[in-house]
Amino acid sequence: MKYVYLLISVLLISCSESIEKKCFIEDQDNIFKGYVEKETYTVKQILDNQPDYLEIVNLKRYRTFRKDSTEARLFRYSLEEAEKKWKANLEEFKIFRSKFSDQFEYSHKQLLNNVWYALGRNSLGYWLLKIEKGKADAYFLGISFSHYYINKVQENPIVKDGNFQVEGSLVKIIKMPGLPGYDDYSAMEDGKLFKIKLKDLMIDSDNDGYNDIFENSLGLNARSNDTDGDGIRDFDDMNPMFKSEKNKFSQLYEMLLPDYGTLNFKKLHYSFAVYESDCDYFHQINPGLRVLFIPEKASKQGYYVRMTDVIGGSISKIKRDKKDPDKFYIYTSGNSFTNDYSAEFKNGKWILEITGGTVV
Ligand SMILES: [Ca+2]
Ligand SMILES: [Ca+2]
Ligand SMILES: [Ca+2]
Repeated sequence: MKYVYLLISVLLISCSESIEKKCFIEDQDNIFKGYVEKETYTVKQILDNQPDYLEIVNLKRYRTFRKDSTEARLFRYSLEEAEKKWKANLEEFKIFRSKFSDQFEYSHKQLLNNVWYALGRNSLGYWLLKIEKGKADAYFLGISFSHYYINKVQENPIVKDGNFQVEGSLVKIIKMPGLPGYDDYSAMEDGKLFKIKLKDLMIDSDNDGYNDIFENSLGLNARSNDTDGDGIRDFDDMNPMFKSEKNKFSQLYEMLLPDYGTLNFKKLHYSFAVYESDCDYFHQINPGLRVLFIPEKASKQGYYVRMTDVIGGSISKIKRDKKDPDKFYIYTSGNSFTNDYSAEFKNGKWILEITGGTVV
């Protein structure tokens, strides 16, 4: 009995120690991992790692990346022309916007046997969008925009003979010095047809509304409709990976999430903020917008998120004040800013104060 007790207390101590490590930091310099460049892959590496459901066909006649990407750039147009194009796009994709709101950039609309299709793109990647008899579904393609460029101009329909198919190139990201997170692309091999069988794309094994490719790519459980077992289905769960738990530090993290005002994210099933964190308190948030978490160690990350820059912002670990046990420091960053906060826990409430930061 004594031995069991000892074992339990050892387990408890080692558990709290690891939370301590995962959520708190001593050294000011290490508080932010900062921007980490994603690996660049060669054509061979991309092909070696291509998803098994994806077929890549070499085309004889094709539109090059250079031609497609330069012609599509809006700066080629006058302000007036650009506005006209933007308005035409709003009009063309009205039916998709009415179902999916502004969760995607839309392109390549197609009507086939009374079913509407379009290509969607958001911060997570590419999606095939479908509207059938008023019901709207989005299927994640799981092909990283770090490796796969889809031509803006497609000569053929994107759905044909039971396949999703688009022309494009294999690319690599060129980093702009001094502009973290800003990507430009360069083609490594043009003239590819990317092909996925619709029936593979649409597999949703646990029937929770997210296709298997999405769940496997982003780290959800494709075989359970409730990944974290909290009774809320993945599709409706604002924090589908981890059970929410109200405590002092999960509340602190909640307060630091981006503020989107009155926008109701409950119905926006395809919009996620992605954070890289191993901190249990951060995982326990009960957020107002959908969140996903990526493990901090690259070796624990899935292939898709390791390759693809899906993170829009970050919230750091917590630093304790050396003298005041109720005072802490924490830092947030987005694409174009960083904020430094001091956080004081007083009478059961956090008082946050911005103490510094930068705007890029
Ligand atoms: Ca599913
Ligand atoms: Ca699931
Ligand atoms: Ca759940």
